[in-house]
Amino acid sequence: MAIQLYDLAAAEDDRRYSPYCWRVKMALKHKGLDFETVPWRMIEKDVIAPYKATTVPVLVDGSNSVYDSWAIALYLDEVYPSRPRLFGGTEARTLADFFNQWTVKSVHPAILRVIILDIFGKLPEKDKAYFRQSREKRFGMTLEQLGADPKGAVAAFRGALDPVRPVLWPWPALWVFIEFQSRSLSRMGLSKNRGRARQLKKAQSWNLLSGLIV
Ligand SMILES: N[C@@H](CCC(=O)N[C@@H](CS)C(=O)NCC(=O)O)C(=O)O
Repeated sequence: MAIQLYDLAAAEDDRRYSPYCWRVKMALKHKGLDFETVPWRMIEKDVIAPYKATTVPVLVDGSNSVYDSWAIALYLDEVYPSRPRLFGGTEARTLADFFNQWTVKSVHPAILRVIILDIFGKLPEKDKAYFRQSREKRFGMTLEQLGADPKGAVAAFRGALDPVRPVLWPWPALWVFIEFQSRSLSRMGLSKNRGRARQLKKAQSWNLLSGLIV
């Protein structure tokens, strides 16, 4: 039986918006493993409770189950060592771990201020109250306050990315790839108008890059 991945979905089953789940999907693709995704909503805690998880991604591989994107990446390299490696060795894994932490702690909060209200608008009705309550508690402000200044948030987001720009500029092929991928993400359509879509496309490129490297 193919590997199953519980994957966060918005109102529509095919709108998948979790950066943690995207990392796992890219890792599975990189390793050439067959998998199927199961759309999951935030309040469906009972569905993933048997795997002792409260968040997705959750990977179910036969009788094994793993939650947490980083733990899943380590699991895949350990259990499928003959497939292309995610981490070339201890040093590469440590560097990726650092990048993972930086992405989660610095990049995610910056991008969230750009897209929070778009995300909220695309949620299924049954997730909306939970999302509002849990995120407002986490950030100590309303969603509207968090997303009040998307233009300023894009500028702050670009500033947060300054450390990676000098590393990336010699790799035009990577830029082209990211641009191509970001168009697909834009088509997923979190944005409401074209100007906003352009801003988001830039943001999504970087978010995707984070997912790619981690
Ligand atoms: N450290 C976890 C974070 C996973 C996570 O926060 N997932 C979110 C979706 S992006 C989730 O399932 N949230 C459910 C909730 O907030 O109750 C990982 O890397 O997998």
